Amino acid sequence: LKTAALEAVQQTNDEKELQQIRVNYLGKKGELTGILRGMGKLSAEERPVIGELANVVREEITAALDEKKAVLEEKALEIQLQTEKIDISLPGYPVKRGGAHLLTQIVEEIEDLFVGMGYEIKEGPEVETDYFNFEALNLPKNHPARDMQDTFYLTNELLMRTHTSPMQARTMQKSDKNQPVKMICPGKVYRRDTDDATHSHQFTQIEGLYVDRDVKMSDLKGTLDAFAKAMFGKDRKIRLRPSFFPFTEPSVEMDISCKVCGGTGCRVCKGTGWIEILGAGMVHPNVLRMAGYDPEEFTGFAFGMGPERIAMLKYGVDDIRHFYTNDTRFLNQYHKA
Ligand code: FA5
Repeated sequence: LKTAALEAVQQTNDEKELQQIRVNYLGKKGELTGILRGMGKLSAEERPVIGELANVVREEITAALDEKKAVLEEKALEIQLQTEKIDISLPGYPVKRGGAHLLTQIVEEIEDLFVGMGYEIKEGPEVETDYFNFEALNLPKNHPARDMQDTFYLTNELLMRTHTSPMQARTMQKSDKNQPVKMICPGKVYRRDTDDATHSHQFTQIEGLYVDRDVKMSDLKGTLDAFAKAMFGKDRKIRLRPSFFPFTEPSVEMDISCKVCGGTGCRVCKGTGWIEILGAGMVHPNVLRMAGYDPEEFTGFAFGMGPERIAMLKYGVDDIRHFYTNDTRFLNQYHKA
């Protein structure tokens, strides 16, 4: 029995088979166990002799089984290590780095500029009330100038803001009247405009507001001039045109020069050679009054600019729709390393 068992152990190369051999000889119904069970039938002299022999045999078989098991396990591990080896000297997969959208870059650049001039950055709601979008800005119901900004209404009183100017009224209303207000507010605005190369139904604006005792039109002009020079350099021409907004008096619009082009590829700068980038003016006395300021004591200026148009001029982008269509061939050109 011992020889047969040891031979079986030696011949197998399979862990499962080895386990089966263990069961066959040493298990509950195994051959050696059977012999030990039958010992009751033996004479008193035979019992210790056979018993001891059986124990020795069991130990030998167990030792052989354990030894073989260890050998087989080691072999299996070796095979696993061989087949699952990772070559750490291989080059890795390149990870593609993302980057800020051109529009985000421009907005951040403008923010930095104004923060440098002492402005605070604020954010306001895109879903706005009729009151803050229009009425608090001197645009009562049925005022014809409401048509200047065709509006997406949600309910009678709620709308998608058509400009960031409601943040003028919100900021002034909340402000400590003994402190000057100096804020800019970037954000999305919505209008029922027909999309073309320079117009989008959803675009970005950055509002600016400065209220204090004795703020003058020349302060506005100086601020806009400093902004335009920093943004576009000395080669571009800047012009201020008289304009109209119900919430500023007097009002101006600022244009930046662009190279006039021709032909079918030309969309942005055909015609005049100027692109309007912002509206501005001195805060209207009615707007100051509605926000709790005495217009006899306080004055202020405000502006609202379109960063898409600014980016188009700065980087020669010929269609505003490039900003929204997520074509990576466009976007990747502006990723900074
Ligand atoms: C306004 O929205 C005023 N709230 C600006 C203002 C603020 C005036 C404070 C006075 C004081 P306007 O509708 O002109 O004005 O828009 C301002 C700027 O937003 C424009 O100069 C232009 O750069 C940009 N803009 C206007 N409409 C669009 C459009 N459909 N698509 C992209 N940019 C636009």
